[in-house]
Amino acid sequence: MNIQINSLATDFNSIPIIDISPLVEKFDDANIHRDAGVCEVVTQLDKACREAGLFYLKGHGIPDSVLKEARDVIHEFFHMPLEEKIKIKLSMTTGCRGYQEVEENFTKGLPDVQEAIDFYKEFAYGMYGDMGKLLEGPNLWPSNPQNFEEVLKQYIDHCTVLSRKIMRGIALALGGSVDEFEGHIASNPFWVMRLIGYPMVSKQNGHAHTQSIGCGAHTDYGLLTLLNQDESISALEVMNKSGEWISVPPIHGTSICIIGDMLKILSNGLYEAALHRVINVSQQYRVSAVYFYEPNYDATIEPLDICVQKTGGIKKLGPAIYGEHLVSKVRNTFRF
Ligand SMILES: O=C(O)CCC(=O)C(=O)O
Repeated sequence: MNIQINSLATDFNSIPIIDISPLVEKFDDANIHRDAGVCEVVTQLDKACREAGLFYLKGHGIPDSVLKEARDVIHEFFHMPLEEKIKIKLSMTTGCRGYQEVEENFTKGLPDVQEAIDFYKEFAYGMYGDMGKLLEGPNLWPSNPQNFEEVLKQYIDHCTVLSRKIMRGIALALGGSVDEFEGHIASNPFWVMRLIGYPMVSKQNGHAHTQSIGCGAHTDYGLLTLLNQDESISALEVMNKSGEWISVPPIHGTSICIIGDMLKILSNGLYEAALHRVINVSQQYRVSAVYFYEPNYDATIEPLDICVQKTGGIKKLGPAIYGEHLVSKVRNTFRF
């Protein structure tokens, strides 16, 4: 089969919407691979991962109230005075966990017009040796708003469960067993949660200043990302094969799923990590909760045999150690 390693397989101009409810309901069924509803989802996942690398999920099972409550507490936090927010300020000594002010985060050397809080799955000191040192430490939860920690921890749990179900569908889509990503790949999946606030951009001569990039063009580092974005603001964009930026507006009741670098390697390039960015030219403050579902921290990621066979018998990507990949990206994100 002829595959393109560095670009998406087709020149899409609209984003797929996949109703994954059959997969969500049957993810644990021993006969999942024979279920007609699941097979239809798997076909759609395969197409979306090859052609767009980013798609909407319907029927994902996370209640609207949970998605909204998460966005509400994030809005509340970012609207507090700076003195309150910097009580959980991120630094080298906090395991790169905590709050960053606007333009303290860099993408490809340029400051992003966003403020954010980073959380990582906690792990024991020394557990991953030198590879884990930069990210060691407890998460910094703000005490204000009071329900912040509880709401976000509940949201993270929902995302972890849902991501595992989606990965089971993707395993089938690649022609593997439903458990393909368990074991040494993601039996103990790492996760990252980034909560972002995008200020309103300034207007010049009555027009928004379009150079205000909220989040510069990038691909995500891990397996897949689940994005919960404000419902009334269109700011996210994804690039298609022709190099055009396609808008990814919010659609009520859906979440967005984005394929990351590690899944690209595992699929030997059959699936592309979507290049995306955020430009908030609205006159509203925008928030997003970005959950990254990752391999085991110390997993060595290389193309699956089934994918190598489908793509001409040669490993075209990897290997990469996930934790090293993550740390190299985090190092380039901040100017400590
Ligand atoms: O805020 C968003 O919509 C996307 C943010 C994002 O792409 C990221 O943090 O990796």
